Amino acid sequence: MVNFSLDGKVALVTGGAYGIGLAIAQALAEAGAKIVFNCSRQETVDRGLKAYKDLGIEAKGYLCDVTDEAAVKAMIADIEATIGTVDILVNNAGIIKRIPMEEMAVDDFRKVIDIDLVGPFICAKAVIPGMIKKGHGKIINICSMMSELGRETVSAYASAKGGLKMLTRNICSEYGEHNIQCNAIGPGYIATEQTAPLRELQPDGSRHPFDSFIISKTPAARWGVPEDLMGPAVFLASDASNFVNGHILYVDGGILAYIGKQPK
Ligand code: NAP
Ligand code: GCO
Repeated sequence: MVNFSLDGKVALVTGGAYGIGLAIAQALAEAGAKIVFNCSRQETVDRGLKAYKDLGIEAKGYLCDVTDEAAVKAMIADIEATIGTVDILVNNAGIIKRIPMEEMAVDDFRKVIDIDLVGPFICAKAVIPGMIKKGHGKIINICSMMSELGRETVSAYASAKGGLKMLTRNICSEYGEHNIQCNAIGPGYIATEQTAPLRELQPDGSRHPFDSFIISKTPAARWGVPEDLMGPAVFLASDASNFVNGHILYVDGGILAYIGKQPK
């Protein structure tokens, strides 16, 4: 029988206080997993704790920056001691800086790479020994349309998310023999705080041009919502996907399949 149950599993969702991370954590909890999340600011941890409480989900929140290897190691050791081995890691924490490349300070570029690419490396590195010992593990990296496509102003983000796609394939290659599956979800354009500036109404009340652009580029003709990622996350976290490894599952309403509307 197909098994989507996560009963008894421990899931760590980095940056899982709101938006995509919260929706994924909610789905994993509904499938039976115990939830742990972390953020780099206490106010966001508190916001997450309240969100889980409102959803009726028991979750433990850590103040932990994914770029700080010592802090991540300490968090994983504490999770292992107090809750259990991390069975499922969702590398969700991320930032974006929309700055034209020729104006972008190298420190800004490095910051995005550090959080969006080095962070997942640090977190995966910290959970893999426990997964090997347990004989099983699931790592889900949150990639992006920008793992495949470029656009103005997002050179650092696209570089990081393209790198994260290859980190996904490499973890699969290196640890598949230990029954660890590392896959990614590539969300399309999802309505969250990160994309709010791209959907802001114009002074005359009309839609932001980028908002209309995305709708015209998406066969589903809408922005995604965090809930669109719930089913794919449960699939990749469960035994139902035990022979799926190194895969990037794009959840994009069809953007990557579509050449675009022909001009009238
Ligand atoms: P978001 O605003 O990107 O949320 C990011 C979360 O990550 C927050 O909880 C934030 O809390 C945490 N975070 C940021 N830096 C961190 C760090 N150094 N250490 C630990 N936590 C950190 O929300 P989102 O839009 O839901 O995006 C979630 C993920 O999906 C990101 O990786 C994003 O790139 C990706 N994604 C988003 C879209 C979209 O359309 N929204 C599409 C594709 C992919 P603190 O600030 O307190 O640390
Ligand atoms: C942007 C957006 C994107 C999305 C997402 C697409 O400025 O183009 O923020 O990068 O957030 O990652 O999948």
